[in-house]
Amino acid sequence: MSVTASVSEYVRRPSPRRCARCAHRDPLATQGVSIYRPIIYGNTATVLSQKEREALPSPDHTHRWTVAVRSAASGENADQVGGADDLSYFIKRVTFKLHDTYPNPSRNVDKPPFEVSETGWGEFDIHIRITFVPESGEKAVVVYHHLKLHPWTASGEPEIPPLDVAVKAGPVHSWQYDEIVFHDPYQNFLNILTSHPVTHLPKAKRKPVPFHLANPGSLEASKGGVPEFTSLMEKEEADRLEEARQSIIAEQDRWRTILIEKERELEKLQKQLAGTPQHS
Ligand code: SLL
Repeated sequence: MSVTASVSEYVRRPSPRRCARCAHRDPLATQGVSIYRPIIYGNTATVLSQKEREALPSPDHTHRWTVAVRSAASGENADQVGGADDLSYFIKRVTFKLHDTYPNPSRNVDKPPFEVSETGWGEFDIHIRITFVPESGEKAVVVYHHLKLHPWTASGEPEIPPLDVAVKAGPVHSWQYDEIVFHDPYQNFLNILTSHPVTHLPKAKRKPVPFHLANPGSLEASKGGVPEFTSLMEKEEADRLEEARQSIIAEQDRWRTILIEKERELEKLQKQLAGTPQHS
């Protein structure tokens, strides 16, 4: 059984929407085409042992962590989240902008693996700028990741357990699935993309799931080892997004009705006011 997807599964044609910059592109050949690549970004963290801490220049550091951008599918038997495919055929550079307490906080990574490993004591937001190969003619994209060192809680409330408790809970994983979509790519870039097949996400769950606060119900299913994304999770996430979209539409309708009512009321009161004799 092959784990690589046929190219067409990652190409959408025609694209439902036209983008503004298409006019400047090579005419026709690739118009209406959207092609995407599934990626994940996030971090893994472990508690340092006393011995490891003593060996560091900063013994106040409590954790070792790795922040990374990887392909979504995990390699066979790999001991890491994602990373089955090498993304360097379309990603030229990933810049990880760390907290200013780190020396030279802006870290450029120009070849795979696109990751930075460090030690530290605190959580913070990391800006991740993904620059594409020049053939793409695409602007860089920036995503944000909150470095997670402490175990997940379903509520999202930070709870920092004592280090000996955290050690027992095992490594912490915090990963976000995303898709890089290229609308109307240059023909040359499209050829590059389609000549690199994408490893499929497994349909069924083989490992723990990557926990995310968007899906608090998955806390138990996320425990017990290195997690892995599945196509079911991808679908569930799409369903959650659709559900959220529907509830926003419903909310908008509700507020629009309220606004209309209030405007009527205002109009009525203004009329009443205009009809009232003025007192000085
Ligand atoms: C916090 N707002 O207070 C965050 C900041 C900074 C973390 C966290 C490395 C420090 C160093 C480090 O862990 N910085 O190497 O000096 O939690």
